[in-house]
Amino acid sequence: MSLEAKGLNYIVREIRPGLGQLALFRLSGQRQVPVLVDGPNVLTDSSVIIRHLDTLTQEPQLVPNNPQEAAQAHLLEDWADTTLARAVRLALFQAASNDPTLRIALLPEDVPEYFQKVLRGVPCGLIVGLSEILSQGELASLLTSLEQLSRLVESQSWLIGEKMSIADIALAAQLSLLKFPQSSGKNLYGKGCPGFLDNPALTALFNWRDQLECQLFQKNSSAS
Ligand SMILES: N[C@@H](CCC(=O)N[C@@H](CS)C(=O)NCC(=O)O)C(=O)O
Repeated sequence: MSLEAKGLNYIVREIRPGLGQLALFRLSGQRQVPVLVDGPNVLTDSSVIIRHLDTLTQEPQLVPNNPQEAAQAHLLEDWADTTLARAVRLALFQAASNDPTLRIALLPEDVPEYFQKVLRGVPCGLIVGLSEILSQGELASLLTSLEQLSRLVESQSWLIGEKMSIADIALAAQLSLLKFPQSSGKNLYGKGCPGFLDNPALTALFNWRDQLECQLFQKNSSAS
């Protein structure tokens, strides 16, 4: 999303969990995505990557210059990358464990049919038993935070100040796991976690996310 915001050219390489991460480790010295390869620079961690992009092209400046706004953006982005990221991952895992269609939609498209069949047949309880569970307290806290943000974006376009920032991108990116946006492809688009994607108190938040996506992805596809 940041690369789109900046209008920079890029190629996306998906990393397959497991073996794909070995190659990633060889490249970057760690196993997580995102990793940005920009000529000789191999950058890890989304915040580091965004700060690097800000040095390449100023507009839009994703880390605000104003110290107050920069501090707010940093805190929101950090929350989105840690607390929110963990909660949405667990929520999606729980949703997928209850819904065989979502489980299959989450697989890469080239996964063989027989494997999909096996996965479709795995009992719900078994899958959720393998995962850490989102506690009731964490779920309530996640919902409260998202409802507050939903109310916020009803009255302003951007989370902080008058322009798009790293905070907007970090939040929008994490919201994808609760309700997949159009850019996730036809198998996933509109799917996600019941209780969030169909929650009226979060409608404004998902609309805001969709608008942001539209603005980023359509702006550049119509320009090219
Ligand atoms: N703080 C990092 C977090 C990166 C992260 O959590 N990446 C996840 C996917 S979003 C990942 O690669 N998980 C695979 C793993 O940990 O093995 C950032 O913002 O870039």
